[in-house]
Amino acid sequence: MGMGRPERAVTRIDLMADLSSLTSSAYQQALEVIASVEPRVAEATRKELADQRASLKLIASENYASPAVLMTMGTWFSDKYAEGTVGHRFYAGCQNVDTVEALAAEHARELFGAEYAYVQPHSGIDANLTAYWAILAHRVEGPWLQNAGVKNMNELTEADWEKLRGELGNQRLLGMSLDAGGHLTHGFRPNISGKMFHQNQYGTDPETGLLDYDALRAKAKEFKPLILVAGYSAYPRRVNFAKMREIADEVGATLMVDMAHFAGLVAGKVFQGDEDPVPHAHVVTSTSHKSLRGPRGGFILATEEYAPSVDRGCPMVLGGPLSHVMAAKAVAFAEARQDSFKTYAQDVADNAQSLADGFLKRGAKLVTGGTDNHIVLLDVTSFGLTGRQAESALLDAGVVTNRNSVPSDPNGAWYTSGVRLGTPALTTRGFGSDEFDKVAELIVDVLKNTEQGTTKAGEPSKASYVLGDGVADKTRAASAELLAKYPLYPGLDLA
Ligand code: DSN
Repeated sequence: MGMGRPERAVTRIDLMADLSSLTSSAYQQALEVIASVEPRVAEATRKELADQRASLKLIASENYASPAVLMTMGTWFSDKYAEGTVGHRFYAGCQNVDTVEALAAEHARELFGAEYAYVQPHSGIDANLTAYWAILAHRVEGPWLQNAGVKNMNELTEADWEKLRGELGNQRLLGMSLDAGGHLTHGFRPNISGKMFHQNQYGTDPETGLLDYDALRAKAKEFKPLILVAGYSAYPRRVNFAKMREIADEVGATLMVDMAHFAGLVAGKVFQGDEDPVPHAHVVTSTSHKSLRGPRGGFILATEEYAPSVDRGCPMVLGGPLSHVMAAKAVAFAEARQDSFKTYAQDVADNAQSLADGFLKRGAKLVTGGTDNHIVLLDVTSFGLTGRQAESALLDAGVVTNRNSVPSDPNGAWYTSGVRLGTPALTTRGFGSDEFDKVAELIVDVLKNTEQGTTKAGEPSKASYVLGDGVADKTRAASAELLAKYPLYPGLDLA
């Protein structure tokens, strides 16, 4: 724990404080209302809480939202259509939606120091597609219209449209490859981003697994992208966004940063200066539910220059905004503006360090040899397993992770050779350095006691596995002991 930081008891944010009996009975009653219509949904909802309470949630993109955030999503805002933007809607009666959307955008601008915020995207993928479209509209549509001698899109003939589609569809995008830690929407060939753009990908240094900015610069100079995408979903290191902007400027590209994974570390000021994407990127996309700990959804930050194009996201790219989720984003962003969120974010990073150290001292192999964000990427080939086998064996033992490619993965994107782990969720529960060391011990123990299985024909299998006798039960018992110290939503009794 860093010098001068408050004790961890203070970091156990409000959602882990005992819920008031009022909150608890509100959930009880909500489930009774649901059960009166479809009891199986009520039952699955209770069971989901029980399962989340009983497992070590290490999926790097998941978290636990506060009751205030969760409850905000369960209201009549869900029933309102509000296509358009604040004060400029295609539907009547949007005055209250305007209030919550404007609040969410204001909190987002303040939280991240952004010139403009757009809080309508329903997910991170929607945010990325909206951003791509907005950048194309800003960079290509305007000049193209000028060249075509027309003032607006309505004047275009069908032949003009066909030509425009051809030009828009052939723009160049350079993003991080999936196996190096990038996201599907960063130009992965089978994804729509890899089809609508002429794509190219940058990777990491084969020796260190780290981003090589010189190689990236050389590739950008050769490829001359219109859009340079930075950001990741499985890279366990920080990125120098000032350098990324330099490279983008050198080749005349728009710098777009997808901070979905690490938005909480930006909001909590763990990533500052060159590591904060907001002052350096033209457009930043994100989700609200990962390390930022809000409702499921996306949002976009942009400079004033790009704002008018992003603002047309709905209905040009997006379906009607989810007003209830925008309201919940406003609540979550307000939570993230509290000082306690800074402590939480620092704990997320410190805990990732403890988890990585716990693996390294037990001889496990990590991609890049460690972490300095919230992700630890375990290379499970040293245990003689594929990612799929490791993920399944760990799940049997109550440890919830997800398999992930490692750079130049010999097992491909389905079976993979890695397991991605993240600290945001268990840090929210209150886990600290000792607990994360114990988590590393449990995971290593499970993987050491798992063997590769065989196919029906007796061939080595990439999917089946054999977990040693009693290992699952022993691990579940040890996890239960850890989890009992840090209950999820204490006081919420749904029995
Ligand atoms: N599904 C998210 C993740 O797990 O990283 C990215 O889309």
